[in-house]
Amino acid sequence: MEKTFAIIKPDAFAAGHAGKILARIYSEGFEVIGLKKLYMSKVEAEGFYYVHKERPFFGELTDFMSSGPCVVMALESNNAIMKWRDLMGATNPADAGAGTLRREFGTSIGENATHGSDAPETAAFELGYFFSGMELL
Ligand code: 3AN
Repeated sequence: MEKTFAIIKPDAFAAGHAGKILARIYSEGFEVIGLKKLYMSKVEAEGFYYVHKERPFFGELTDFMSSGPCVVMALESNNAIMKWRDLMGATNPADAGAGTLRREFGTSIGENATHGSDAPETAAFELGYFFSGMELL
């Protein structure tokens, strides 16, 4: 079994899609081992996305992620990292395949409804950024 880290981003949460996304997570066979709603500050968003700090969209990205509440989750399944990224679809909702979450709920490359870790080291950092060990028992 593998763990990954996922976010229902502020756009999807504000639009009332959190329940539908969570239902999809369960129906695809993930176990939700951690879940909480939070409202990231700009500084917290910058710390989370520090690997992107040199990218031209860093300001826009961290403004958006601190623009409203989101839901952070720890998901577990076989091959969870790849499986969750497949379920999300491509970064740009316009390129995401039919039936993916970003295709269904995303509206632009920046406001793309969900986040998922892209590798085991990233998942370890991101899970630890939002959850303590005791919260994932
Ligand atoms: P992914 O989330 O699919 O791994 P990355 O790592 O390329 O995508 O980008 C991190 C986040 O930055 C994405 N989730 C997306 O919301 C945002 N992003 C990527 N490219 C752009 C862009 N050109 N303009 C605005 N935001 C972007």
